[in-house]
Amino acid sequence: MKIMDDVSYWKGVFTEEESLMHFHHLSTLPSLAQGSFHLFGKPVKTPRLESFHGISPIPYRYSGQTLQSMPFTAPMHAILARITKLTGCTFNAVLINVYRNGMDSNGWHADNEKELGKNPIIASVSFGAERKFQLKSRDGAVKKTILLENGSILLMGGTIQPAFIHCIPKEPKVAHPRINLTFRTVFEVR
Ligand SMILES: O=C(O)CCC(=O)C(=O)O
Repeated sequence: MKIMDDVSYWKGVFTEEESLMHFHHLSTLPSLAQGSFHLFGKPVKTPRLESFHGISPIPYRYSGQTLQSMPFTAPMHAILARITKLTGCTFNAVLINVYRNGMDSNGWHADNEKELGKNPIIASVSFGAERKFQLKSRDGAVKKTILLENGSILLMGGTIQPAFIHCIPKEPKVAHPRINLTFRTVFEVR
């Protein structure tokens, strides 16, 4: 379903059973860790857990940290195959975010690191609790909130990262965890 130019959303791509199985696998990845970033010169813990995976080993500079990729697991390959079948897009890496409850969040940003090239396409898969995804054009003229449901896929096309920023706001009433996978194409930057 088209949400707006260059943003499409499909609900129920993964069945409840598949979503539960993937949720369980992803939530027990040993590589999940809480990173940190600098705010006004002080280290601050990232308000979620993260794990970065590549089909082949690749480093990724993200939010002031360099993440070394872990290998893709069999379920990650299966999720990617489903995305490629649905969208025709292929990817070589995935960033996994675990929001432990509604107090975990992801601040306003664009996925515009050098390693992603000029107009990156991003496919975002959600398992677990429903969370709001906010999208805002850099000039403030367009604002959109999309509810990301269990087993859904959101596809952001090449025009979105240069012109928009997005976030997952805190939602204190959400008690349950959510896992998000953003599939990306990461290029080696020297
Ligand atoms: O959790 C989400 O849906 C968004 C994740 C995100 O913005 C990111 O990984 O850059």
